[in-house]
Amino acid sequence: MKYKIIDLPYTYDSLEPYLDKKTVEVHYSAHHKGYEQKLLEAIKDTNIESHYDTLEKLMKNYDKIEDPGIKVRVRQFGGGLINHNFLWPSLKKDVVLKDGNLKKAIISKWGSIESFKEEYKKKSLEIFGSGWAWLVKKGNHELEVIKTFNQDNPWFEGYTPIIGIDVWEHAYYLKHQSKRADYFEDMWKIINWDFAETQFNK
Ligand code: MN3
Repeated sequence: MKYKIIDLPYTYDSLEPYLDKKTVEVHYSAHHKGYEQKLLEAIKDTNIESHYDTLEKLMKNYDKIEDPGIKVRVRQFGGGLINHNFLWPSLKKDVVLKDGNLKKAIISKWGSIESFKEEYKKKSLEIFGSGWAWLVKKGNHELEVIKTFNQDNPWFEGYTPIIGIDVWEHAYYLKHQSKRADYFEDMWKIINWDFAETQFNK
């Protein structure tokens, strides 16, 4: 199978106290795993896998799928699978943003890390319903904070994701309940800036 859930790169309790063990466990083993299963179910009688040999290519081209029922499920479940495959490695405790290309680009665009954070937080809180807030690099190498709804994602647009924050309630409700701003602040503390830097330099 070409489209697979990644192994969680740490134990369920590794992001405590910012993200609790139970949330990570349910998010990974039920939600994320469910997206993989439903994607594979949706495409099992098609030749989609032979056309697009990676999830990224599938996302970039999902719009070309002709059957509307399969297309919508690839959008939802393929999107869910790739978004969460990106999410877990992008989180880690105690990683600071080092002097490097990403930091330079953020400061050149927003003036300071604080102003960047402010815009990112604002966009994360603006999303009504389920979605994600992303820092992406566009084709012209410009950084931008974008919002996507449901499991839509930067790969649809051909953007390179640098950071992705899942603002579906399942991502935080057990610990933060309705306090999405508190969740954002906790996520901010566990951004794996080394992973983000690698993404930026792609
Ligand atoms: Mn999620």
